Amino acid sequence: MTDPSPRECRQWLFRMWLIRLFEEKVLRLVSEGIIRGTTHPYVGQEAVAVGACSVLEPSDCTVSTHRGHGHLLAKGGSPKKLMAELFGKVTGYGGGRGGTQHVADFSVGHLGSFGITGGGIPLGTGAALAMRMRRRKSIVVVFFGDGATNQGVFHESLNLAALWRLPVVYLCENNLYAMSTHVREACATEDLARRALAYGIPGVRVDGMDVRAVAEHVGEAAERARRGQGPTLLECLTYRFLGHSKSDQRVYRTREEEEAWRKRDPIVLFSRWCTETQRLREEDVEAVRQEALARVDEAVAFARESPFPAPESAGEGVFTPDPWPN
Ligand SMILES: Cc1ncc(C[n+]2csc(CCOP(=O)(O)OP(=O)(O)O)c2C)c(N)n1
Repeated sequence: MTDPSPRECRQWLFRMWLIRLFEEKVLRLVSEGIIRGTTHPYVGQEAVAVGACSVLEPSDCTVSTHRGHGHLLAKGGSPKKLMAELFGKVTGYGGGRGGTQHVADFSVGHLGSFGITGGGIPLGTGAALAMRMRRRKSIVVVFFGDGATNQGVFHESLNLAALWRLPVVYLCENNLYAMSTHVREACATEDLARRALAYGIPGVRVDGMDVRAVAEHVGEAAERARRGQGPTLLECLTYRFLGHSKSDQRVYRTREEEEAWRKRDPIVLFSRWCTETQRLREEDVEAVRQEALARVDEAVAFARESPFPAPESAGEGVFTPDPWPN
């Protein structure tokens, strides 16, 4: 099992708290009508994004889902620019035009979030092919949900990536539900990692509530990809503590089930491990939380103070000025 140093513990905990507090703040702002539209919270799944990104280099890439705030923040994206985007402000990642499901930050290797279920899987596979063709040592981690594994592009992508031994890690976040549909009702096998068998690549089930387990398995898969041995499918078992999106009343699952998963809160589990093994003291853990809270407050202040785009600029950015550079 990965054995993070006290410095790494602090970093991992900080990133998990940053995501948790960011998402909770976003939900409050949505219910106050300050952020418009919907949002798909990542609360409960923080250990997956943070564990995975902890083993990546800045030049490695990530591809996200519709639930992508956590992936972007874990890869080192800016909470300020993300919050400003959600507010629809010009200082946001997409100049306030893309919103929650369309954030990308090429400077940290985050290629984008996608509102189309499974839409990022072929794009991440293409990015891995590009890395191979350019002889880069970098790899791609593609995040997607259990529901996305029933899309045709999942199977096409895994087939080609396995055939061409592309440097990619397919990371399924199995949170048991695709909207209100339980994985049992939609997937012919509940053990999604076994789908790797069809493509002759490793498929591993991982405890997605344990940030160290995620870091260990993504680390191994990443090394395999860097060595030119091709893709791995990882199925991280996790749970979204909240609804699918802000309007979901969660009538399709019981409060007992939710309670049982909340007992395995990834932040609580990891904080406990850090203090029990004396990597961190209780007061360090609290200081990290306060630091994350300050970053979220700073992001909200930045977003509030930023201007909206000028109405006359609405047509800008619809087409790229030069579609064929070079
Ligand atoms: C192609 C397509 N079909 C349906 C939808 C509607 N939709 C949005 S999210 C979602 C469920 C996705 O579930 P999963 O992949 O398990 O991800 P999770 O929400 O659990 O993170 C669906 C069906 C969509 N966005 N795109």
